[in-house]
Amino acid sequence: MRITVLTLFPEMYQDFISTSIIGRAIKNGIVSVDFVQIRDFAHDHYKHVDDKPFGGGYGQVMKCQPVLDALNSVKTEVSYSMMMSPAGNVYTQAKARALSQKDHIILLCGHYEGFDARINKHVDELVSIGDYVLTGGEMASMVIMDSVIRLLEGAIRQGSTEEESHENGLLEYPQYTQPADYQGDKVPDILLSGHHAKIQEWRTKQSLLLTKQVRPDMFEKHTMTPYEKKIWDKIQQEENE
Ligand code: 6GU
Repeated sequence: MRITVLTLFPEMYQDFISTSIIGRAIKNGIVSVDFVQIRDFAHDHYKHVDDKPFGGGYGQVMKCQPVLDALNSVKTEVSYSMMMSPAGNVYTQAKARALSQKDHIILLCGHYEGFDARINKHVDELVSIGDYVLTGGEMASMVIMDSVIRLLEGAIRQGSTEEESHENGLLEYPQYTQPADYQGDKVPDILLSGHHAKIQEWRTKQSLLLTKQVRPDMFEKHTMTPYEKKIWDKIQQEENE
């Protein structure tokens, strides 16, 4: 996979692309990441990429010409282009899975008060990473890159992404490691039992209860597998006893 980032601040990405799982994935050739400095496409003497909004109001708006020239310099037939915008479609794990199948992703990052609205129709999608406002799209684009790259074949151990929170519509069960007793705070006995079926049942139960408590919206939407349903019925039964 190739990822191209269009930004005024490529230096913001340097630690991100050289560290940990993302750094290794790039080194191993699982993904290549390149940057386009939007300002390089500004033609006036002062390299202006933004101007005052028509109709008045606060801030500056990113101009069509430098942004679209930058975008067109990297777009190909296989590119999927996304504009980082708090007014975009909300990003999800399902979207990350879909993007992990693409050959080339373009992430367009703005600053100031956003982009001239005429730019919108030149990208495949506007994407928001959540209901809050960032000063620029760079952090959002790193969120997208991180969530996509870790799903690529070979980036992390096979199978380790499958039981995570959001992958099956539920939050993940709690995990523990050594020591089994930390200053009197003990790991649940069942996890030390070596009884795999019982451990799986406990984990599914925790996953269901945690999701219902923390994310009732996810729990409502979730269709239980027959196994989950069996465990859920058991929980209900225990509650009624
Ligand atoms: Cl993608 N961009 C900006 N500027 N703010 C955001 C966002 C994106 N997603 C949530 N807030």
